[in-house]
Amino acid sequence: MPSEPSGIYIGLGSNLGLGSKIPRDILLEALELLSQNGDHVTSLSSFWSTKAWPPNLGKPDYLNAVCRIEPADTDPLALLQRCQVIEAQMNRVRSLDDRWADRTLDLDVVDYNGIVSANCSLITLPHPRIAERDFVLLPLLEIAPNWRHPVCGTLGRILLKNLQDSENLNHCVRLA
Ligand code: PH2
Ligand code: MG
Ligand code: MG
Repeated sequence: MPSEPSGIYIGLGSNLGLGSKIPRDILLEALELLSQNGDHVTSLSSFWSTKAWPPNLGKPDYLNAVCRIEPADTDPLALLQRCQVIEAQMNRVRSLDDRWADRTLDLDVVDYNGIVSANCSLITLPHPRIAERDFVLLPLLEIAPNWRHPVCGTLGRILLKNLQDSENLNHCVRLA
């Protein structure tokens, strides 16, 4: 296991515009708002165009990215709440009946310095499905190539390889 903390990573996603804003504008604005809150963005992956998961529901493609931050405080729950305020500022509507509803902005705390929390209702760390999501692993590994999964200790690039060998790969394209 790594001896130094792995860092704090936020996954960004959007598959719905907002007025004249396209997903790219929304992600850029979300990054700006994070920094304004004192959650300083220290690394940013490429933007990736990714097929919506789960497949075959006819949902629009997502734009995904991952950033690393130096947070305003040391409380993961407070960070999650700041993320939820930013989602609301971007008109994120939470659908009660459609888990896969389209969204203007999704900000997920992917990893908070390797903290492993019990599956509690407030925040689950690390994000429970990282190992199954190439749209998280691909951008994460761009900015943290030696990242390891906090629960199993497996290198992210091995998890990605396993995923690529499975039938569950999503289609992800890295944008310039
Ligand atoms: N987020 C979801 C559901 N499906 N698919 C892609 N490609 N990217 C996402 O960020 C995503 C998704 C729920 O948060
Ligand atoms: Mg989310
Ligand atoms: Mg999500």
